Amino acid sequence: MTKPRRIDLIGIATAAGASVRGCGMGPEALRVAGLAEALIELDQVVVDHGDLRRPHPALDASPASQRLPDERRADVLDLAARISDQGLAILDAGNFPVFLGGDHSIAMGTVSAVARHCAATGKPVFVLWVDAHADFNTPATSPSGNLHGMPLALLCGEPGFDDEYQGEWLGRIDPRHVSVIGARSVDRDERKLLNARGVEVLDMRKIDELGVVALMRTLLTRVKATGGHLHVSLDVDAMDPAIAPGGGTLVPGGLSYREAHLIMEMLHDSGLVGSLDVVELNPFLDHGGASATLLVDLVASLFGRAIMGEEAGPVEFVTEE
Ligand code: 4U7
Ligand code: MN
Ligand code: MN
Ligand code: MN
Repeated sequence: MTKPRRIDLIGIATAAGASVRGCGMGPEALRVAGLAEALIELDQVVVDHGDLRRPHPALDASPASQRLPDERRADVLDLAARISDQGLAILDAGNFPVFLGGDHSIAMGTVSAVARHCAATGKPVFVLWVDAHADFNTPATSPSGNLHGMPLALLCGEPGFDDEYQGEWLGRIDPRHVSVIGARSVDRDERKLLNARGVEVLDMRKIDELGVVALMRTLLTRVKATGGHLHVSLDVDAMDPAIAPGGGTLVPGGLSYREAHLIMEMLHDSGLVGSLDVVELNPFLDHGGASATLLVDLVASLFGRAIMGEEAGPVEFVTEE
């Protein structure tokens, strides 16, 4: 990856899109786990903008644990609008935004920032969604009503969101430019939408059969051919719960430690990634910071940390005569 001018960290301290509380503490846990230090060690210039957050609800409001998805929606949308503007400013300044969630609904703001930035330059936007879930539900298909399961559907212009959901995110992304990798929990009607819209789902079965390398090479070749901007959205639950217990929606059978790192290493070598989300880390459920530390190490791999140093590079396959 050619070095960005500067890496801009921005936390979004919220769990408004989720029903399990705690991922609002995610940004601070990533800092405590040494995110900035790891990037500085890689000779990057890092700026931390602190956290965006909503005011705490009044004490006489319904307890946070009982607030319905509809009551939390105003928080989600307000934050998404602010993220979109701040993310756009970071990108327009030529810097690399790393968005620290927060639940995955923040991607409405992060990806729309990227789309607005790239619209001005005519660069096509591609999204790599690293997740146990596809996050392509609409209010009609969602079993939970939680907005962290819907950001991709909003971004891809799925009908079924009423006027309340207006904002910069609606329909900003071409669903055929979205790849979900690591999926193993897709809801029944969500699956129909994904197939109908042409979203690529590199699920765990495909990873088992073909491996991360083949799948990622195909994807990266396609993005490279268009000269596109690749946005990576990394959900902690993409990884197997045995190595990443710090999430509220865990699913067994996830990415192994090396599979996850290999994805990040190949992304680094491609030089195509221009923005990143690290989401859904729930420090309250984590085991002694294990998941936070894993995420920091994965981000370091994306920014060029390599076992034998940067020069080593990928293995070249040579066919003998
Ligand atoms: B995450 C779910 F039903 N699909 O919509 C839903 F299984 O950002 C889970 O990927 C969504 O963690 C998980 O509520 C959202 C459920
Ligand atoms: Mn997610
Ligand atoms: Mn998930
Ligand atoms: Mn989750």
